[in-house]
Amino acid sequence: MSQIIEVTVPDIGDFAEVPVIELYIKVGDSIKVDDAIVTLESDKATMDVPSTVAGVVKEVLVSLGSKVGEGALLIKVEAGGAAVAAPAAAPAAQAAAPAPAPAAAPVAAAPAAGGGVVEVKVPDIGDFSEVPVIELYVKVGDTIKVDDAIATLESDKATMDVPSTVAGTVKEVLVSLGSKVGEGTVLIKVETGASAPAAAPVAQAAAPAAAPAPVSAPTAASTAAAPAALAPALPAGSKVHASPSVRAYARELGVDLNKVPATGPKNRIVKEDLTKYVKGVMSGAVAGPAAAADGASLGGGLDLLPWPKVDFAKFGEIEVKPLSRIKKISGQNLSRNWVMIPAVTYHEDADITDIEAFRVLLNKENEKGGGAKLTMLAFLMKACVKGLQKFPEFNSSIDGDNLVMKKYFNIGFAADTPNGLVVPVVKNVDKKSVFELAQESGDLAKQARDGKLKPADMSGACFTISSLGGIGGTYFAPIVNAPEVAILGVNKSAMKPVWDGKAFVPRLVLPLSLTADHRVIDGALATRFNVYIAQLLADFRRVAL
Ligand code: CAO
Repeated sequence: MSQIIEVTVPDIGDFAEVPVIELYIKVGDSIKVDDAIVTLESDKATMDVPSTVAGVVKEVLVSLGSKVGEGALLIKVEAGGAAVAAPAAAPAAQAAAPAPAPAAAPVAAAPAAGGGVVEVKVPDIGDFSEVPVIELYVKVGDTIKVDDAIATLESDKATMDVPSTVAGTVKEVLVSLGSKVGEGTVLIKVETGASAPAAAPVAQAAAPAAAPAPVSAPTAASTAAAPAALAPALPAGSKVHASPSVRAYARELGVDLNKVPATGPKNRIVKEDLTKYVKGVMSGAVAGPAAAADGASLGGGLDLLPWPKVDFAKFGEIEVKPLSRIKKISGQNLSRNWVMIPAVTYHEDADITDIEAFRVLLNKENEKGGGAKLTMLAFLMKACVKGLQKFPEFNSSIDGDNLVMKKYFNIGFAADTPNGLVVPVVKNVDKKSVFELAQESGDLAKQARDGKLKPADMSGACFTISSLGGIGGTYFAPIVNAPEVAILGVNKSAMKPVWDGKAFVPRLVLPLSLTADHRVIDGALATRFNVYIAQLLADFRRVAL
């Protein structure tokens, strides 16, 4: 037999009008005991309200932005016979349900004797004694104000910022990321100098949770977080994890936290993630909420399904390895380019019999002189620059409604390294000899493998070559390296029978795969470019014309 059970907001301290900032369920959902129903956010803490019953959601009585307090009705659940969890057998059990951590009613820690060095302690955080510090915003030497966030603590059900109760200079930090703390734990010692109002601690102590001041943005960024751009933003439907101060900061900036890639523990968005995201949007490196890099609307986003979560260990032995830094960065760039560029790949075969014979001959001659070894890549670079000069659209970038036409000729080349793919750039290829290009690309490839490339070595490319010729393959479809508009992929050359009009003759054939951004380059133009590159490679004398 089933019964309808109401789930209400449990005791959340002295807060009466706390907004619902996240809603995790809808009518028809099957939920279990302890599944999060909503996240509430007070000035100082976010807290999940878990379900006290298992069953099917019949009614949802709040929406995003609803203001709730203790006892507010959130949902009605049809708890069918077996689905009723023991603690939820009767609505009355609600009071005994795991209450979220107190609404951070951050009762100010009492300072030590007035003036001098004052200890800032963890205030009353409810029945939690071993709560980990997941963010730390201050370091020795920082100047802090009353209410600046010192640390974020995270219990099972809530995150809460601990604000400073004094103003002054941080003299000692007694916790670190991961430290387990409880009420009364000393977090920092602050020197309250003459300019720092000695009265503040006293006033703060006398003005506890009744009127909590809004949390200011942290004074100092946590140093533990990896660069924010490295992890993907949350898939749609996932739950955002962020401290109250980060949420407040996001609201101030008007940032949708769902779009911010998280690098903190347990996929938590830390302040640097937010800063990095905003910087990315401002610089155009990251698509903003409504605009793509080219200024066009993303049409409300891709509405993709969340990434599949599979317990692989169920099927056999596994080992989990973190992605390298390079893989994370290139992964994000590749995903954006794949999604945002309407790219088409065009194939062509180039007869490189003569140029390969010439290359081998020159290398033999050069062996005696000890000069740089000529590579096919160097010849390809030279040919591509000739192609860019003949078809200037290939040497352009989209910038909003404009096409930026470049008058310089820098060529990037994909280099495979133990840590992942990087793209060093040879500058001013038009002004360099094939020998110089071979030498320079060789040096850059070595630096890439040794992890010694500097950002300047990897910027400024007009066009990219991705050569898999040393490995094999026939054809592939490289991804355009935005904001460039085309990339040339090359595989291993092979001897093939080619019809010369009278007979099949053995020729060395190089497979070319050109991917181009269709917004700039139409198929006809792309094919003309490919044919031209093949002609240049078939008879390299044409490069001199
Ligand atoms: N056809 C046949 N042989 C080729 C060839 C081709 N197209 N290109 C190179 N080779 C030969 C070379 O002549 C060399 O042979 P020898 O040692 O007998 O002279 C051998 O293959 C090794 O060449 P290489 O690839 O190491 O050197 P390179 O200068 O041609 O290329 C570099 C340098 C940096 C492009 C290359 O090392 C590399 O990293 N390639 C991978 C790029 C990549 O991963 N692209 C995919 C990106 S998308 O995931």
